[in-house]
This record gives sequence, structure tokens and C-alpha cells, in this order.
Amino acid sequence: MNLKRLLFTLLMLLIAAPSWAHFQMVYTPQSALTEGGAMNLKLMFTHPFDGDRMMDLEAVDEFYVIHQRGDDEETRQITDLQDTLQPIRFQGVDESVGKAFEAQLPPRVVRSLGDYVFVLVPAPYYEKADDEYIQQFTKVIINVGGIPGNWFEPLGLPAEIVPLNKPYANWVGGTFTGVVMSNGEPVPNAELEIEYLNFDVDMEANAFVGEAKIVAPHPAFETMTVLTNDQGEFTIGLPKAGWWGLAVPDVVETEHEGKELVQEAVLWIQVTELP
Ligand SMILES: [Cu+2]
Repeated sequence: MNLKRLLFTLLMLLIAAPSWAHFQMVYTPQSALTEGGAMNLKLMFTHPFDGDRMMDLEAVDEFYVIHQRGDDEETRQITDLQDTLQPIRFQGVDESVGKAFEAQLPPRVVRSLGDYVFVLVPAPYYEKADDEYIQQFTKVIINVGGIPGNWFEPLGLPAEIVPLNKPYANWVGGTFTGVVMSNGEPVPNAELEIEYLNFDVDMEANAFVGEAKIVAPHPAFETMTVLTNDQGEFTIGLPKAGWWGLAVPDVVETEHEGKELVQEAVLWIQVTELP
């Protein structure tokens, strides 16, 4: 193979590279609920656009929900959910299988009206390719009955995306604005990665199923990127109904077991078709 041919082949390999963005998921089918009750959530580590190459979620450091109704802080309640977790295996469309967890919430957890901010802090994940650990602070926000609550409240996490629009009430064609924070301070010029959850989730089989909803014309459309402004804010358009994952890599660089640990922020938002 001559050099020109070799370079061309390498270039094609690069172009064909699938999306590398990792997204921790906390999945439930519907974020805007009319009434409370028992809930099932799936916690898996994956590439949501490709729905493949499942990664192992070995352990959970923290999993809790903060509930509030209206601006009444007296209604505020933090519930630890570690004891609702059961290990499962979750399968991607490429038949890769990753360790994951399922949370079976009894009816008392999501019971009254208002917002429920779920926070997952996975144990650091060792990424062999980069010889470093990754830890994604992941939020998903559920509402019951339309009474708002604490959806916009910064939690002071090391890496966090704070919504400036209700994450559970978005129309197709609308926009979503948020602010990237680290320990309650905005992070300017942060790179925000955006991926669409491109497959259905089979809640019984613990698997991504069906056909890809979007076929990307080019790899740059699989993981889209936007930078935060000097106040740490970003705005994205919402072109399609479904779940969209927002992730900010490398918010904090620290150490874990003698290796580099990058702490990252993830927020999931749901977009609804106009009737
Ligand atoms: Cu990856």
C-alpha cells in the first residue's frame, strides 16, 4: 500500500468513527406526570445516539431525589434512593451488554405534586483508552401535576448543568437554556455535548430496541457541540421529540486511586411533539 493510499484509509477510519461521547443515563419513559405513584428508572452508561457499546456502571456512590412543591421550602424533602437499586444488565443495539442498575421506587417516593430532581453520582469509571477515571454527575427532573418546584435550583455539585427552562416541559421547535456550574459557580467557555436518545428503551428486556430514529448525515451530527458564554450559559434548539442528553466533559480534574479523575455534568431533558 503506498503512503497516499494509507493516509486515505486512515482518514476514512477517522471519518467513520462513531460518537465517543459517554453519557450516564437515568431513564424513565415520561418526565411530566399527571399523578405520582410507583416508578421504575434505569441507570446505564452508554452512547445514546448510537445506542451501542454499553459501558459498565459498576457501583453507585450516591442516588437521591430532592422534592419541592412551589417555592415553599417547608415542602422540601431529600430522599436517599440507594436502597431501591438492583443490579441489572442493559443491552445495546450492537448486543453489547453493560452492568447497570434499576431503581424500583415505591409509591411513597413520587407521591405529591411538584418537582423531583433525581441526582446520580456513579462510582468513578476507569476509561482504559485514556488511563483515567470519569465520573458523571447526572440529573433528571420529573414533575407531578404541573405545580413547579425546585427544577432551577443549583445543587452545588462539582459538575452540574442547571436548567433555565423547565426540563420536563419543552415543545419541538423550542429552545432550551441552561448554565454549566462547578460548585455553584458558572463555567465560561465549557464545551457542551448534545446527543439524542436515538432508540426506544424496552423497560422489560432492559435493552435499546428498534430502528434509529435519526440517521446522521455526518459524524458531527451524532454528538453536537455548543460552547457556554462568559456567564456559563448555553442555548440549544429542540428539533425532535424525545429525550436529549446534555453532557459537559472535564468540568473538574482531580485524582482517584493515583490516576486522573475527570468530573463531568449530565442533564437529560424531554421534548414533546406539538399536538
Ligand atoms: Cu465511549
